[in-house]
Amino acid sequence: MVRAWYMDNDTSDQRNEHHRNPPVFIDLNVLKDVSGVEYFQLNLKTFTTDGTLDKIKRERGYTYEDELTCSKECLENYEEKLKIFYKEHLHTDEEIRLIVEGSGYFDVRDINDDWIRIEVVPGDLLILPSGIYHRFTMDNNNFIKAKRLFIGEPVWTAHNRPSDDIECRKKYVEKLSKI
Ligand code: KMT
Ligand code: NI
Repeated sequence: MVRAWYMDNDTSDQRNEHHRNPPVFIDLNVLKDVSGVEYFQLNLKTFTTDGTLDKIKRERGYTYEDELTCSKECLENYEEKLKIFYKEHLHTDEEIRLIVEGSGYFDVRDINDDWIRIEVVPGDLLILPSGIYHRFTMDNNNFIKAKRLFIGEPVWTAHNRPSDDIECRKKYVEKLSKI
């Protein structure tokens, strides 16, 4: 089950949990309101056969799917990629990840520009909206395998912050301010 919390301002090892003192957890419904991030919990044993993933794909128009394994052994230019993943950025499309093995953290900026750390484990399907500033890091287990979904031909381009003038960013900010 995914957990989410507000981060401290400590710049030490990004793979640690980085809780505030005392910890401040965020309810997943609140997470949606303050960031637009959506979450689905899938049953890992049955999602390929019970139609739950197919239903989400159909309803949201996800036509592309692949799998990415992040570990020292499986990912080419591992250290370099991890640095890119952890640089604050946005995309012009949703970032959709279904975790199938391992774990890690997606950090997203909330409506007040505070970092929220989202812990993902197998069965978690996370959807970051287009235009949200975010980053990803491995945790101390150093292993994660995730399905990547996309509407049409995938575009993985990361626009590093600041990218406030990109149309999708303006739309995101406008939409979030209305919630
Ligand atoms: C991304 O875009 O940050 C990633 O795909 C990270 C690995 S998937 C858990
Ligand atoms: Ni990203």
